[in-house]
Amino acid sequence: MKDAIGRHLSYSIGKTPGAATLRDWRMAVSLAIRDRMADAWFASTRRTYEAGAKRVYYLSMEFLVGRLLEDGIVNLRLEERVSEALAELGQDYAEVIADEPDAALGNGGLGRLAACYLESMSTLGCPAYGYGIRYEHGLFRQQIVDGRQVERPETWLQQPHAWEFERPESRYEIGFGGSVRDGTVWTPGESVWAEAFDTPVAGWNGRWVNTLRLWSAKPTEPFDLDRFNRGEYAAAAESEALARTISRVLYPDDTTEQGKELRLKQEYFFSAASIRDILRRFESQFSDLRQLPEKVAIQLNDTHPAIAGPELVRLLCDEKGLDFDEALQIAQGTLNYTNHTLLPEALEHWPEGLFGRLLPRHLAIIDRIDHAHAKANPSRTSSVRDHGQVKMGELSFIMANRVNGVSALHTELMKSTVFAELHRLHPERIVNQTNGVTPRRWLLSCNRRLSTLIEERLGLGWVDDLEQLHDLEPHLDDPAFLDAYAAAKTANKADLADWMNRTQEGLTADPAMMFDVQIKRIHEYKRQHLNILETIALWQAMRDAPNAGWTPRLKLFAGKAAPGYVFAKEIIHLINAVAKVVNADKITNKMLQVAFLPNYNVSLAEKLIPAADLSEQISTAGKEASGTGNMKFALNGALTIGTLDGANVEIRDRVGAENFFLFGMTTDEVDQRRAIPDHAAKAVEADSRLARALAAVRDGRFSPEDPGLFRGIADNISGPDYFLVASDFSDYWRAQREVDGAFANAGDWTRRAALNTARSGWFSSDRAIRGYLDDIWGAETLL
Ligand code: BZD
Repeated sequence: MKDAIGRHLSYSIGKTPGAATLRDWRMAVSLAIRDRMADAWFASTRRTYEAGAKRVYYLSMEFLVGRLLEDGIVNLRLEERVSEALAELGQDYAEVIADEPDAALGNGGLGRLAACYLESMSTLGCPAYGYGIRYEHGLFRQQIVDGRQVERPETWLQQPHAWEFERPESRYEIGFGGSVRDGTVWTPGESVWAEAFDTPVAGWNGRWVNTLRLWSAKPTEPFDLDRFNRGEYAAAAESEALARTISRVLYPDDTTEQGKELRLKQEYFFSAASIRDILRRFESQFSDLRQLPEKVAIQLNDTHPAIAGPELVRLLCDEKGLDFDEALQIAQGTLNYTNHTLLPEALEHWPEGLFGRLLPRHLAIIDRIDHAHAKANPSRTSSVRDHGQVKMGELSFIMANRVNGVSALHTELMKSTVFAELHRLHPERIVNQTNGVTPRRWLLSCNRRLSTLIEERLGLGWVDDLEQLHDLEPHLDDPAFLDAYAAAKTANKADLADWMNRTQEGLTADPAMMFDVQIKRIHEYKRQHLNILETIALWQAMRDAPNAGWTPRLKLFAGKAAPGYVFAKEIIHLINAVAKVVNADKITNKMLQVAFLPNYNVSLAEKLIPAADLSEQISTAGKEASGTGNMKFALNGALTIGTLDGANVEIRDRVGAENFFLFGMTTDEVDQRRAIPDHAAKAVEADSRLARALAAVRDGRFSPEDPGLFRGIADNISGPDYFLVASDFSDYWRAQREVDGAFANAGDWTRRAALNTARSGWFSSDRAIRGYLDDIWGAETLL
């Protein structure tokens, strides 16, 4: 290992050890690790060909992979060798790992899920490719300036990326616009190249390695030499810049649908390149396109790649010469669609004018698909085209063999709400696949102390068979185990506290406090404002009775708001304003501290989750499709305070109701409550704590220099309050006081935390991927 690192430092990076920077060392280590994936990578490809196996293609606009070096080292089981080698080279292992920028090619849960699934597909030996976009700029970097979110561009590709292989020979010309002649001959008005970059994805033990193939947009005509020679330098580079715009930046909106032309271009760009690549690979091995559903399964990660359906039909008809009905049947046998949200504002639809201008042939194909579907289902009343819009959810549904939701509750709501009619027509099509998370990243590597303890008791079988964590339960009767479990948590908290106290002005975190953590995108339905309101009420109660024996708490928040989501940004501002006042209060600041940690990303999650005591999963029931952070917390021994929403329901079922703090309305109660006139005002009137906390927000207690600053938030909560913060407040307060009492009994708390770990094995993404393999893809694993 030492030689391999040294060789890469000299011959790949071109530095001597004396001149090498931390980045040079990190690049050298990364290349040495990447080398060791190569043979298994080639072998995986060879085995797949030889077996004539079905391949799985996971199409996703987002892959939120985070750092890759530690992942590679851990999965190849090279930790000791790398840390020894680095020590001998005079380098610090942890520093080298931490030098890597996150690949933030995703917004949140949907993108992170895709990354966990890729890793699990490799662990299981499922022949698979991830297909996405190689964004030059990932999700923006969040700065907090005077308490407010400020977005800065993210620049991970400004330094060389160690993990990818450029494949200039794998490129496709992707057209846009233009016209259609004779009904089928599409002549695009402009085009760009989609060029492939491949990243190997190694599974546990490095036995199987799949490929993440990301497309980068390149101009078909590099630059205009004539204009350049005339001195028109900017104009000469214009078409080049325009082409590259397509893969320039990740859209930062995770819930509101934008309807921007560039977004549709991105979607078509990567879907079309992926479909062509899939057909090319298929045809290099098989001759009969009717075998496609037998040999290929394509998973659409939400509707963002939905245009892959019409594109596949187009290629089969217009280029391969199949008739339409056969092409449609093949496509429907190959495609599947995962839905990640029921929020109406997030369901993708495109104005048909824009759509038809950019993809004229596809619009015609969509109409034919829709007509064919309507003809086969005469009782259908809705259609893909509706009020001048093209609805991508409907399109995905009718083009898919299987449609799935991401938690049991979410799947049932899909059936009864957005897809009610299509479900009636196709009752077999919707299936559930509850989300999962990879235990390699989300326990083994992010929580060394706990995973070492588990290894001492159980060995390492749980790492790729996470239900083995059940075997921890007998150890809960061993006080030494519980002590060690508690010690691991405390040490994780102490590390985090040290780091926060160094970096967060005004904060004094003490590992003896309860670490109460809410980390996720900032959104009204996730109700960070419910949490901060309870924080305010708690602070007020503490001031009233400072000696009432309060359980000391650190309230931690982190998350990004979409740049255009004004209310979410105000919530961030309020949290920071509350933190400033509360942390400085001499009466309470030993009992209550508040922090908003900037720039939440995968790496920060890896620091926070192992140190959490309490996991906040407090969405308005019916709105959080699943959640995956909730699973990571439970696995790492945080207890959940949560509503009956998304996968919380299943987490509670598994860890036991007595180890989960439930509060709030159910989905049915939410609907009923909304129908009550002035529901929020009534809730405020009924709860004096809530009224008082809201008054403090409204009257400028946290913004003395601008007393009206947060009035909008207070008015929303006591007025329209669509997400029912006010109506759930009292029960949330009650549950939080139950948490206080439980935490005060340290021994019992540890037991309940350890039970969360022992009973969370089902939430492995390996289990989820087995579900997809069996129920959706019909594919075999080759390990
Ligand atoms: O997907 C999330 C849901 O909100 C979670 O409940 C669920 O656990 C995860 C994984 O299934 N949805 C997203 O993260 N959505 C996005 O990030 C997104 C991105 C672009 C456009 C629309 C939504």
